[in-house]
Amino acid sequence: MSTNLLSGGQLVVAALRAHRVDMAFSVAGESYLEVLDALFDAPEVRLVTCRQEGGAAFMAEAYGKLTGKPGVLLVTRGPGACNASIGIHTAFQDSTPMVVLVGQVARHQIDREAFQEVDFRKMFAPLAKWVAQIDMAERVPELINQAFQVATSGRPGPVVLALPEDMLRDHSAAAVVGPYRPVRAHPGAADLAALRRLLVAAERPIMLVGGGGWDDRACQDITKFAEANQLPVCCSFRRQDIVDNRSPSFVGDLGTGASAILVARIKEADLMLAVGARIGEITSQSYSLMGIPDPGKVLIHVHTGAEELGRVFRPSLPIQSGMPEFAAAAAALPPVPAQRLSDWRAAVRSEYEAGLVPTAAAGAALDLGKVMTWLRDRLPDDAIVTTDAGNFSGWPNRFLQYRRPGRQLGPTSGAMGYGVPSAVAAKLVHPDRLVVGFCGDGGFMMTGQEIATSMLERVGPIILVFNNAMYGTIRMHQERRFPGRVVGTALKNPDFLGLARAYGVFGASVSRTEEFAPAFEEAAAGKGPAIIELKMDPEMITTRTTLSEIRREAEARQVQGMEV
Ligand SMILES: Cc1ncc(C[n+]2csc(CCOP(=O)(O)OP(=O)(O)O)c2C)c(N)n1
Ligand SMILES: [Mg+2]
Repeated sequence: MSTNLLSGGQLVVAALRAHRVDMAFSVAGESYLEVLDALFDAPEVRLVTCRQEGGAAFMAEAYGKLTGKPGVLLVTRGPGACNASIGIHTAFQDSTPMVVLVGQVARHQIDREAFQEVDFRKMFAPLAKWVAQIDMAERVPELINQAFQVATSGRPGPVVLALPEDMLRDHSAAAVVGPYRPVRAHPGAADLAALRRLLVAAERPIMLVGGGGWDDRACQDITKFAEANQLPVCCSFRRQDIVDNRSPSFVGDLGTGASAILVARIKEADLMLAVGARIGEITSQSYSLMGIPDPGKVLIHVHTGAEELGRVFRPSLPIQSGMPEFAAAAAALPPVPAQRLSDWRAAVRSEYEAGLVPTAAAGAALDLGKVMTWLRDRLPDDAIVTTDAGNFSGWPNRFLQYRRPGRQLGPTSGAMGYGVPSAVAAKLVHPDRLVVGFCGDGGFMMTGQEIATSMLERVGPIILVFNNAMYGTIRMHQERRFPGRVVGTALKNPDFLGLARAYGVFGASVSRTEEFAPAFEEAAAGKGPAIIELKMDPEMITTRTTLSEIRREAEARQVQGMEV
């Protein structure tokens, strides 16, 4: 064998290097030993050894969200891929670039239902942007290059490549190529002129920003455009870090706990300029924000994927563009004579500001509104906040103010278990920044074991566990629909302080408002991971209502025979 021949596994790692991969997340498997062995000689690729593929996949997804570069995930055949699927689905729904390498049975065993064999093309067909299998070592450079192109171009997303184990042992002299070059459209001059004409004619315009693909510069540009044109700007579900929430143009988010006043304002608007957002189910408040397919107002929709334009809502002006390209062009447009719009913008902004004031938590020893207000002032501008899925996320989403270069990382897919792994990944990418992961007791217990990964990697996110001893979100829906009939939603938790101790990390349990600040400061002063339990009053089911209120309202509706 001549020395310029590389094994399939070595070619995979050479290709990752050519695409400038600096970090990859894995749970090891015997199906891809050749790739692992080649990583032994590639110190520039930091291999993060995780504890469960779901956590590893969430880490790769968070890496992709944070950097705009594909998060790279390595997992083993059927069992590893099955565990990883939650993070792949999240990358798909959240339009996050990701490249997943899955070990596969040997080529001559395929279709025998060999040990751990799964047809990944079928399994991931609706979960990934593209799925392929590399059957020849000489095609590794070609297919890995295509994977990086597809993951990052147009609407970004996850790509899965299956690697048969015998292919990884074959040798080839194929030359690797890289780095990938993402393809993004630019807005045309005619589109921009039409956009400006429509804005000039509007009386109550509103902008919606969201989706992925925003870098810090694009965020600055779009904020400049909004401010110069007196546009109120809201953001889609869990994309609150695009426009500085302290800007006079920022007016709130369209998440699961969106303010009813903001929703009414959007319905009242005569022009919607949606930039980057898909206008999905949560953002569109169950597709109720506008008419379908005719929105009943001027809709200008800017998105990086052509297939998203005209999906559900028919835009008056569709513009296919990447976010940096659109934001730069919009910021360079001469502002519309917008003085007449300033009252409209200011009114919507003042409603957002009023919503930042927490309603007093009647008698609760731990007033989460006060805790969030304290954190809002305490978090540095570059802090990274990650959130899991669940009702507790209403607290940071409503009361914190996001801004660049800080970030908000949350699963728009609504996947529980995201909070801890994404916080670990954020700390790996930015070890010098403060990273705070917000979790419910339900979500924390799904992937909290990745704290062990942060210990191995010597990075220290601060994890807040909102303990209400229940799957609170589902309990809320239960009380609305079947008041008083609680089933399948109560939880018995471990002693979180004891758990922190078992991991050997800083732990604190907070049951009174005044205990939070000292616990947080102690956690922030330490370098390692920290778990802070927030013992909630279970009544505080959302930032706006209590469990009893929800139950009483549902019972009253039943009495009136309005619904079952
Ligand atoms: C992986 C996954 N499983 C189940 C659900 C359904 N679900 C949504 S929220 C929720 C409860 C979340 O509980 P917790 O993390 O304790 O937060 P809380 O709602 O109590 O604040 C559940 C079970 C989900 N979104 N994701
Ligand atoms: Mg809970």
